[in-house]
Amino acid sequence: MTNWWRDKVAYQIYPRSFQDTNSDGIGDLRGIIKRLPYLKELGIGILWLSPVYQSPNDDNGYDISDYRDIHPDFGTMNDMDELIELARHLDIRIIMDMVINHTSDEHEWFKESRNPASPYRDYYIWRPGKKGGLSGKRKLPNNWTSFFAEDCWEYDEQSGEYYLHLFSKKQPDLNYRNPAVIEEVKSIMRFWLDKGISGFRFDVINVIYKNSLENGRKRFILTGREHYVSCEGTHEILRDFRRTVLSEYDCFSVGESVMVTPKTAADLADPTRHELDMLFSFEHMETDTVIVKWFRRRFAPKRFCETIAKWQNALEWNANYLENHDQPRSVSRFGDDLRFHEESAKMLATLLLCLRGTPFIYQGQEIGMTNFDFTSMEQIEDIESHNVYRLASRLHFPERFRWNMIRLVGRDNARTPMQWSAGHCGGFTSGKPWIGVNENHIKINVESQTANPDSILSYYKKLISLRNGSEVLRSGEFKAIRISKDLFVYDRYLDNEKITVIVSFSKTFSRYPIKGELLLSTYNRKDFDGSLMPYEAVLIRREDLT
Ligand code: ISL
Ligand code: CA
Repeated sequence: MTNWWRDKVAYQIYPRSFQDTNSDGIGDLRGIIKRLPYLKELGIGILWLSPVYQSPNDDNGYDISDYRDIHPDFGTMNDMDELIELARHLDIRIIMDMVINHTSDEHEWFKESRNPASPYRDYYIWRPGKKGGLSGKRKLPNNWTSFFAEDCWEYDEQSGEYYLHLFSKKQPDLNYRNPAVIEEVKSIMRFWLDKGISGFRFDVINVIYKNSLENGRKRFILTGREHYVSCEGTHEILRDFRRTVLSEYDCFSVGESVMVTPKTAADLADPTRHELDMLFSFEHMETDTVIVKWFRRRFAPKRFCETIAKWQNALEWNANYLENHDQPRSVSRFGDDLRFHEESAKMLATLLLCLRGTPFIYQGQEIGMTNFDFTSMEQIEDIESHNVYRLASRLHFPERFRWNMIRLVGRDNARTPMQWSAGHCGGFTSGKPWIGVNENHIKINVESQTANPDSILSYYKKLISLRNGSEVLRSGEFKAIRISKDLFVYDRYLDNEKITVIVSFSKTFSRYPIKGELLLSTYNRKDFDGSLMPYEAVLIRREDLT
């Protein structure tokens, strides 16, 4: 079996917001089927579907109540089978989102688990409260805090104990010390692999195993994390998944890994360890934040590119991304979504697609979709944003500051509907969309960009096709040549071929004189004399191999 996943460009679909076909305002599987030719045309080889399983949607599908069934909002298992079949026909491989740190509290296992006598009790992490000092009031089993700005424990009346939830209280954590849980997960993976899917994106995979439930050192966020981030138990489970399930199929795994360093990431994804094939890390996404993602600092291209280069050098293979369903839009964040919208979106495309590793494009990125112009909390759907806003109110953060946090950082920025056309709701739905459609769909949409050979979309197509046809871009080595205030220059090389990638984050002109054959420029220029326009990116094939 080859490492085919290293050669393809991946695309993430957030199904709720991709394409609605039955006018209920929610994207669906038939919508994805309808748009498969579009993705093929774009040059995509791998599709990652955010969760489409049964779910009460407390966290938009990241709270699964049945791993073997499709949520009726998205369609039926027949639709899913048809999608897999058609994708195979187009040589597009599908990977599913495996959310296995937790289930929904409406999953059958958890319903059973509420009964202390049930064999399912031990599928989750139950603890009695601590006896509280003189007052006699019950206290939580430990002092951990959740990813969603709450306590990690919820009291259950029925059994008089608390259960652990690192995310929302409707997302109870599974107990990976119980071998039965591991077997269940393996059988779910086999179910999907047997259907013909080609791998998994594992949600928050490096926190599944909890070393102990002792109190953690008090921190501003995620108190307790030293007891569960990247534990040896997790490594063992990943090796077991690989040995007993994944290696039997032609598939790959990419794990979302939180709070990893290059060293701990390598332990999860180094090919010789037989755990994950690659992972999503966050450090580059944290270069414009302080302490937590909600506190922003000025975007500094140098810091950003240095971090990217550090990870390129540290890992044999990276899963590269600038956007996903949890992050604001990249052109609004690392580019300029007003004056240099097209220029900076194309530059970011070049940066991403020329790195060593498998590139992941998030739906809408290929047309330069921007952050949403939210005006009030009522427009916000995301549970994380609501929790954080509430917490910030309790902490007496000034209203303007609170609102800016949500507006600029909130996950709904990435979740507004895909902009297909300038028509009603951007062609996403003919009904009422579940979340607001960005007004700028009138300007920024697939239809008009398809017709325009100079659009962001047309540039993505050119670039992807160049990458798909270039061995040095797909598998060459990476070397950073220069990282300055607003210039990032790096080489990709293989045998006696070398391509130099120059990207500029500058709003004015810059210079980087270099000899070679111009392969591609975001300004469509015919030759390169060393001067760069604002936010320009160029690819140069080099003769000298020093
Ligand atoms: O939003 C975040 C990234 O900055 C994180 O706090 C995020 O919650 C974390 O990366 C885990 O994300 C994944 O698991 C969550 C789910 O809400 C996210 O959508 C998913 O990507 C719980 O399943
Ligand atoms: Ca629908």
